[in-house]
Amino acid sequence: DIIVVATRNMGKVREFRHAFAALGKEVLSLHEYPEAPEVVEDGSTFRENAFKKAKQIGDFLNLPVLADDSGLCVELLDDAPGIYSARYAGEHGNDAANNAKLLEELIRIRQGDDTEQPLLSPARFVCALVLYDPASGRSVETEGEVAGWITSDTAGAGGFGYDPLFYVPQYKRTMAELNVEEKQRISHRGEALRRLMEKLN
Ligand code: ITT
Ligand code: NA
Repeated sequence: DIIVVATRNMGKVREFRHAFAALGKEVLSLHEYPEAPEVVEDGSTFRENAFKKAKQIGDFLNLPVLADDSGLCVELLDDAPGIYSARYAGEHGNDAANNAKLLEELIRIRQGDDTEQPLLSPARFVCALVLYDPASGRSVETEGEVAGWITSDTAGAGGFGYDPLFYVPQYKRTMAELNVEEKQRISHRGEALRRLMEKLN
């Protein structure tokens, strides 16, 4: 059994592979479909962008596809970078540049606070999933979230994106210090996936 995930982000692919392996499903991504179009993500919400990706890629491939639009909302930045998380520092998908910019912004905002503590701001990851079937034109949509803190004590080499600077209170570690299993249990993507399975059953 195969499931096509409409993403080019290998960090997401790794997590979907792990989740669907447990159900005996193999995951294909857009790396296996290089002819698939680049979807313009001009929606104003995660959900709208996930729907655009699922619909345009599903119609193009004429296959049911799952799309993920996700990002990081930081309280002290009025929920930025949000839907712009992948290109916060300007260049799409440059994790190192995005992380550097996020810490710079927060350290600037926190300047003058007489605290030395590394936890700079509450934040949350959000994930919108849309499963779209071109044969019926129907879609199933879910969302998941996880709350944590942006930390200047960055750590870990796992995960992707903003994981090294996202401190997870439940584990007292950053998201990048968790293995795939641990991340899935608490993450925005894990929660959205569990809700998707519930809706499909
Ligand atoms: P696709 O559109 O091809 O799926 P993308 O990386 O452009 O890939 P998004 O537009 O959804 O996907 O942007 C998601 C960004 O949000 C991603 O690049 C990370 O910077 C951040 N992000 C999302 N989920 C994350 C996670 O689990 N851990 C760390 N950062 C995450
Ligand atoms: Na996006």
